[in-house]
Amino acid sequence: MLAACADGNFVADNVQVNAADISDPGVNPLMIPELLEPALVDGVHRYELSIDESNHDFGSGTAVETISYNRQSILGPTLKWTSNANVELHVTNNLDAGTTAHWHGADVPADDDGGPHSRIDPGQTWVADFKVIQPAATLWYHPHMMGTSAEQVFHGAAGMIIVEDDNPAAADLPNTYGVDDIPVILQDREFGADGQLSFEIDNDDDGDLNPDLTVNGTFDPYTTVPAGPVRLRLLNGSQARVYELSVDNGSMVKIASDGGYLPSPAPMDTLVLGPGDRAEIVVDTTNGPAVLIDAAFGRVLELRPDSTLPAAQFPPAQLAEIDRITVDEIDADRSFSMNEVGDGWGINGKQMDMMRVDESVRFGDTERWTITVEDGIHTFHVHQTQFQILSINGEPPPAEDAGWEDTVLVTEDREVVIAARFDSYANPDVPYMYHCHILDHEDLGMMGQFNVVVG
Ligand SMILES: [Cu+2]
Repeated sequence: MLAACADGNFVADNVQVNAADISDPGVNPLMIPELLEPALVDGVHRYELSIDESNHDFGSGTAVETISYNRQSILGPTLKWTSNANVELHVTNNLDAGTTAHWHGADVPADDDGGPHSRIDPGQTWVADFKVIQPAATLWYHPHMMGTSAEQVFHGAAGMIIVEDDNPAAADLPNTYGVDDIPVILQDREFGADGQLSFEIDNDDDGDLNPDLTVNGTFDPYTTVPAGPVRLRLLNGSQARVYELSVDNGSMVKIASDGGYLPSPAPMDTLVLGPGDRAEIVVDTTNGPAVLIDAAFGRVLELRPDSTLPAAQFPPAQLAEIDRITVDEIDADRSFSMNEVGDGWGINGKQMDMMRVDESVRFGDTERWTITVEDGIHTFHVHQTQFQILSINGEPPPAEDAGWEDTVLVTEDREVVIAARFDSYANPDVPYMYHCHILDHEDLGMMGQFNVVVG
C-alpha cells in the first residue's frame, strides 16, 4: 500500500528497493539520448522514427532485451521541436506487435495524437503532421497501444521532446543539451534471475512498483556538469512509481511544469513527480557535487561539477506570462471519479471501450473538471490540451503547481479541480483520451474518450 497523505508522502511502505547510499559516488556515466534535429523538407520539419527490438546494458554487463526507437539500445532520441514549425513525424513499426506513437503533452489534432485508434501494425509506417502551436516545454513520446502501453514503455519505448520557442528567457537559462541541460528519465524496473527484464501488470491500488531505479537506462548514474546552474528535465516514465525528489548539497528551483515555463522560478525542497509528469528544475552545483535524491531509492543522479566547463546564468526572475483561466470563463463542468471497476479500474464507473465516446466537448469552450478518487493513487492525464489547476482540496495551487499541466496526481486525500480551453482542434470522428498514467491502471481500463465538436 502507498501512504498518500494530504501533505505529500507518497513513499510505498511495503516494497523493497535497491537503494543507493548518497554518501557514495555514482557508479555509471549517465547515458544521454542522442538529440534528433529535423530534416527540413519543403519548409516542413521532418523526423524519421522506427520502433525496434534492441539490447541494452544497464550497467551490470548483461545484454538485456529492450524496445527502443531509432535503434538506440533503450529509449529513443530526444526530439527537438520548434514552436510554430510544421512538423511531420514518420514512425515505422519494426516490432512483431502493434504499437502507436503518442506525443504526450502536445496540442495536436486528434488523428495525429497517436492514441489507441492510431494503431501501427508490424511493418507499417504512420505519419503524423501538425503545426507546433505551444510554447517551450518538455514533452515526451511513448506507445499508447490498447492494453500493452505498460509493457512497451517498461521495456524502454519512450523518448523526450524538447519544444523551443523565442522566449528570451531561454537564452538566460542553461540550454546546452547533455552538458548543463540534461534529460533525466526516471523509470523503475525489475530484473529476473537471468538478468532480463521481468514485466508484470499489477491491479493493486498503486500499480506495479519495481525494485531497481534506472535513469536514462543507467543504474546509479553520475554526470559531469559545469559548476553553477544545471537544468534537469525530469520525466517520470515509470510504469507506476511516484518519486519524491530533493537535492543534497545544492538548491533546487522549479522553472517549468508539464506545459512550459512557470511565471517565475519556484524554490522547492521536495518535488513530487507522478507517472507521466515532467518538471524542469535548476540545481546549483557551485558547492561541489550535488545529488538528486528520491525518498525511496536514495541517490538518483550525482551531478559532478567540473569548474573548467563554462557555467550558464542562474534563471531570470521572470520566465513567462501565464494567462490564468478565471471562473468567469467556465462554460461547462464535468466530474471524473477514479475507482475500481470489476477486477480492474475505471472512470465514472466505466472501463475503457474503444467504441464508446464518453464525453463530448464543444469546440471553443472552457471547461472545469473535478477529479476525485475512491480508491488508490492515480495521475489524471488529458490529451490534446494543457490545463491549469484551479484548486487542490479547495485551496489555490502553490506557485510551483500554477503553470500549465497535462498530468496531475490525485488521491483519496487530494481532490483536484482543473480547467482547460478546448479551442485548438475539433474532430467529431476521432476522440482524445483521458486516463490514469499509472500504466497498469490504464491498461486495466482506467481510460475514457472525449471528442471536441463544433456547435
Ligand atoms: Cu491509476
